[in-house]
Amino acid sequence: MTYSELETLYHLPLFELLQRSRKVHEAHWPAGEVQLCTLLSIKTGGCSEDCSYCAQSARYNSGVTPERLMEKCQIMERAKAAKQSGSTRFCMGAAWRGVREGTERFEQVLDIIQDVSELGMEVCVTLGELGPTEALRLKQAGVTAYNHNIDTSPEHYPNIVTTHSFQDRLNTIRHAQDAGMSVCCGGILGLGETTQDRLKMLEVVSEFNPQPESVPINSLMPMPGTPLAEQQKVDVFDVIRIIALARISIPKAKVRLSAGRTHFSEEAQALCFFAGANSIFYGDKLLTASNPAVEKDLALIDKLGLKPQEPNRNLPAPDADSKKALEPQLG
Ligand code: SAM
Ligand code: DTB
Ligand code: SF4
Repeated sequence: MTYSELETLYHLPLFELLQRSRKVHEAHWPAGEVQLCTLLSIKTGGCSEDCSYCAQSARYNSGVTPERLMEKCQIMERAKAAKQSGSTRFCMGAAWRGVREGTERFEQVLDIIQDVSELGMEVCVTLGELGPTEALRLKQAGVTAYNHNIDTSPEHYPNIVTTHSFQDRLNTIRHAQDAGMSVCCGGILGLGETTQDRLKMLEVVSEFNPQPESVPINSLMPMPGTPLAEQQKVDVFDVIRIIALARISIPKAKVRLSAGRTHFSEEAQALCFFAGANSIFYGDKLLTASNPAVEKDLALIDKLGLKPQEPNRNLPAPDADSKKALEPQLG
């Protein structure tokens, strides 16, 4: 969707915007379901990158102790527990710049993915930068979706991260899509960006071809010791508007109300679901930051008359329109 279309929608009176996003939501997601995704940090901290929001960067004194890659048996225990508790998606995150074919740690991760994928949940990983070979190997190991966020607009990105570029992020997304993985791609609100930056971020994500299978909308969790530790909290009505726009511009995607829910009231979260969110991270911890308790989330879903979503193991990457196929280049 073009920037100007997004901008027009964004400035509608809130209820008019919500009416529009609701219509799109009901046409594509009539069942009133919320997908529950469990997140596990399989390799925490000590990351070489300087993403200024992230507690896992080795450059900041955030109090996160760097750990080694978790043992497969521990990860399997957590994955089985996630399935038992109703999660249909298991997302494994690693604090790495990326992974490389031929390294021991990549082989270890592939082995872990293979075993997790046999449990029958959707398997999502977020391991940083990928080349074409790494992407193919991940797909073969059983990854259904690769999470790689663009996080903000191309213009604001260099103010937030200097150790890799926005174009590097787009290249990885292209490699994941070319290997046949679905892509999970969104961003963070609250990085000191303008409304324009938020709309540009959505313009880029909605113009991916194919469009992403899911779009996480994170609100900054200000992490002590990071350059953004004192950043002002994002206004929940801005979050609601961006969710509505994501729903309208990427109708078939699961829109994930991601980091930041601990700062939102139940009423605010209800409006996010009404606007088009239909997925959450489920479990009292994200990667290093906190998340609402499982019982609270289940109670909220129940109070709203929503229901947990059934698993879908066949997540094919949506068909790319080959004529319109976009080169992942910045304009
Ligand atoms: N290293 C990999 C990468 O950068 O893609 C994977 C892990 S990284 C922590 C995954 C995503 O978490 C980031 O792209 C960002 O959107 C989100 N994230 C990280 N720290 C956050 C924070 N403090 N608040 C909100 N979202 C955050
Ligand atoms: C995403 O967009 N949000 C998740 C997941 N993808 C990997 C991560 C949120 C991290 C929040 C900060 C933390 O836990 O350190
Ligand atoms: Fe590393 Fe990812 Fe955190 Fe950036 S966001 S510092 S790449 S773990």
